[in-house]
Amino acid sequence: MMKDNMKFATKAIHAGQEPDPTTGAVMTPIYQTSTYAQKAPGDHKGFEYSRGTNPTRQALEACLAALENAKYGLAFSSGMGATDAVMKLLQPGDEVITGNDLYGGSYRIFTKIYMKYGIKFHFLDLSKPENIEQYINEKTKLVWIETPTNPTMQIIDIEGIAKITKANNILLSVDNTFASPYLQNPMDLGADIVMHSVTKYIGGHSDVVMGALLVNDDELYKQLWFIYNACGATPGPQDAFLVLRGIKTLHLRMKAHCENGARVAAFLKTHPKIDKIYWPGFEDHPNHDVAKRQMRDFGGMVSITIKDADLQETYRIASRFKVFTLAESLGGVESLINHPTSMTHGSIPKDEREKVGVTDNLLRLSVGVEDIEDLLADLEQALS
Ligand code: P1T
Repeated sequence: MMKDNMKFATKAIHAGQEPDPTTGAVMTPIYQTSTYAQKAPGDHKGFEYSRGTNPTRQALEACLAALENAKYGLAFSSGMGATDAVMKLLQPGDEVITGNDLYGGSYRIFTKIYMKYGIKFHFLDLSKPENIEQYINEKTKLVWIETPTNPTMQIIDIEGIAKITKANNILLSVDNTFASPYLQNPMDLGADIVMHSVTKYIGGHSDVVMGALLVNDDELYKQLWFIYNACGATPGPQDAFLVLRGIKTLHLRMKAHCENGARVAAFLKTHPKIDKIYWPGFEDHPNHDVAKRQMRDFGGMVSITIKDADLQETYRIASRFKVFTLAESLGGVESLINHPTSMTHGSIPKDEREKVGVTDNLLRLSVGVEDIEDLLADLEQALS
């Protein structure tokens, strides 16, 4: 069967992987080696040095590419390592258009690292694709979007933005971390680069930090591979193996995350302690129609604000959970609760984050795949 024709679950389990030719091992071995013997200089089997190529990592990269309907995959030692590689495509003087709600680490690398090297960033409300038009000029080289956004779950119309970036010869990069390839494939909607924090849903077990880039264009792949090998933020084979193992259940886990996410969102929507709730599955979510069009389901991430709570009261509630764990990160099988303003989004200035609702009484839930009754009971007791 041609791998290109496989459906999602089959690709998650098989893409990029064949039984090991030496032993028949069904799982791709962990090729724990930094270097590879050459018969004569340049006479080798395509592997020279593990910063650039490693068979375990290569199997994972092929699997990730297949899941995003992309030609090429590149794994990095973190999501930020992957983002950093995309930024290194740029030159001083170039301009980037991005959203006004982003993972704090993305905002930090843009403003604290790349602004220093002469790159200009425009942080915009991207709820309507046409909002970017007035910021486009001959220096605009990249549009960087996250959808759903972290943590306010804004939905950005990937296809609408791609029409504008293509017409203006600008690269579109989509951080697909919150959706995972199970829920959304930005490549099919016109993105040039898909970025993942593999640490999250793809790895799925809170035991690996990793990132990835997926691309179709041969020239863009060459440029990114050059950066990947030259700068060296590539992961080791043990981590690649763990993700190959985790990814085999991505479709099963995502289904359960979506079911539990919908139940948690419905429970909190009418809860007297909740002021705002952010989840793209609600019909009154501002871009619910776009979410329905570009996503296959609405995911397991839900953010809430606590009614009339100051920072101390929010801390008190965040510390009372017994099944949810108070921690940064998301997308693992276990439910996590995060306080963005003191944890994941602490590097965004207060006035910037408050404009989009990232206030001190905001909590973000990564709804795991435990029994839903236990999750709802935990929320009830923590909010009481
Ligand atoms: O943590 P790392 O693998 O380097 O990925 C960075 C990253 C990129 N993009 C998005 C949308 C992310 O959420 C993250 C990491 N986020 C968290 C650690 C968090 O708790 O939000």
